[in-house]
Amino acid sequence: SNSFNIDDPFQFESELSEDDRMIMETARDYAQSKLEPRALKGNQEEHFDPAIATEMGDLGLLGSYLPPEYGGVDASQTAYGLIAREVERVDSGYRSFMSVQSSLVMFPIFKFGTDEQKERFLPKLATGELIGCFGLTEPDHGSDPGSMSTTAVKTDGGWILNGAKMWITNSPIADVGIVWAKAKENQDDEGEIRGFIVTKDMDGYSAPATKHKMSLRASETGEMVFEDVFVPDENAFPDIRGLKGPFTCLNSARYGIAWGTVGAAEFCYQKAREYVLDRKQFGYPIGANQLPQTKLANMLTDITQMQLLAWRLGKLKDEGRSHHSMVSLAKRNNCGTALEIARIARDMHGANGITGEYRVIHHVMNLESVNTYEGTYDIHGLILGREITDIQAFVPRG
Ligand code: TGC
Ligand code: FAD
Repeated sequence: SNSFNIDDPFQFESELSEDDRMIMETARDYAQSKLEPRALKGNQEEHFDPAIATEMGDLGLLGSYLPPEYGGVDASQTAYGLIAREVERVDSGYRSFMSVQSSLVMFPIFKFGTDEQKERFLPKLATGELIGCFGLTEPDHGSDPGSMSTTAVKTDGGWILNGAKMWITNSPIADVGIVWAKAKENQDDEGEIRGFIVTKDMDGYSAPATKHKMSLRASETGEMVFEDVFVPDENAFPDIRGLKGPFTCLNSARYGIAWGTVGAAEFCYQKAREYVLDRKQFGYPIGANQLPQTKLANMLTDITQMQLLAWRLGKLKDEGRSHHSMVSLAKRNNCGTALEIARIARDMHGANGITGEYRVIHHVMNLESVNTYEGTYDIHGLILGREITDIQAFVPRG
């Protein structure tokens, strides 16, 4: 139609298939009825309710794009993104749980695992009976995971893991962890990155929680500590070697974040609009002034760009035509823009903007992490810079 929708100006939702729309509506109903009422308390009490895992599992929201024999619903990439958008509209921490479980745990097992590993883990991860985590970052190696120091040294029938991962979403509550380590045939070997599946009962493995975060408080974050942990051969991914392994998973999670941040930005924009229309100062609604109006116009323009980028990338992924630099562009733009929108929406709420009740500062604080994890804003800028110039600028020269 020729109407102008102030939440979807370029009508991207009208392009969605019937299946995608159904999944979006399922996710929206669930997020609004079951997650929204928990979000403030989860944030205040720094608590993730593990029942969320099985609730999402029951609705097919975990590993949605995997085939049904492994617990997925054969959803499109667009549908996966739409789930992230609905969940992150409520809280980036809940979306983090969903992203890690789907893209960083189920996806690598599906893509790199043996048939036996898939059968052992995927159906229960899909129902949320098992919770997973993904360990790449270390205390001393964040943006540069290739320099990791966690090792896996070959022994009879398996591998001995030593080292530590840090800032790991879900780790304190996870039953299963995907860990990336330098695999060595012997102590002198330089080693090659490989992926291993660890389980919480393994001797020498612990996952202490990282408390007192000011961001993503409704999501559990912790370490993964390995002290001579024996991991049997049947828990190693057989063929994948090098950074390509973890980066392949990140491509999927980063794509989901590009969509998730659309939801967070839409929430902040809609709340700012409601607020300035409702609240009066100097005898008129604040929204009758020029500055708030152009702030809303800028937000809507930015959100439209975010929506169209995420939607187009989903299409390209479904058609098998995406490139990881497209993912970097969308992740970087959408995280940075959502954070900017959330900060402006916070300002437009005046003092109310700092309260939990309005939940705008809650998004500001969350989006600070989202802009940092899965490759920081600047690291994605450098990935694009390298693509554009063919010169890497991660390592200084001279
Ligand atoms: P580089 O030389 O660029 O690449 C090494 C090998 O990897 C391949 N590769 C990729 N493959 C697939 N997808 C990608 N996106 C890929 N990027 C690179 C590349 O082709 C090469 O393969 P080969 O066969 O030639 O060996 O490696 P580098 O060491 O120079 O990398 C630099 C850089 C900055 C790009 C990279 O290290 C990077 O992306 N750093 C950011 C780290 C990061 O994103 N960590 C995320 C941790 S997980 C997380 O944050 C989860 S939070 C989730 C939540 O709670 O929601
Ligand atoms: P650093 O790499 O030390 O970077 C610090 C600053 O320096 C950044 O601004 C960065 O952009 C800049 N910088 C770094 N290198 C360069 C350079 N060459 N040129 C210019 N600037 C540079 N990781 C996981 O593996 N699994 C998880 O589940 C996970 N969950 C997370 C959850 C939360 C809440 C958070 C906050 C992080 C999580 N992470 C996880 C870790 C995350 O991926 C890292 O924090 C991120 O990759 C950045 O690494 P770093 O924190 O070590 O920062």
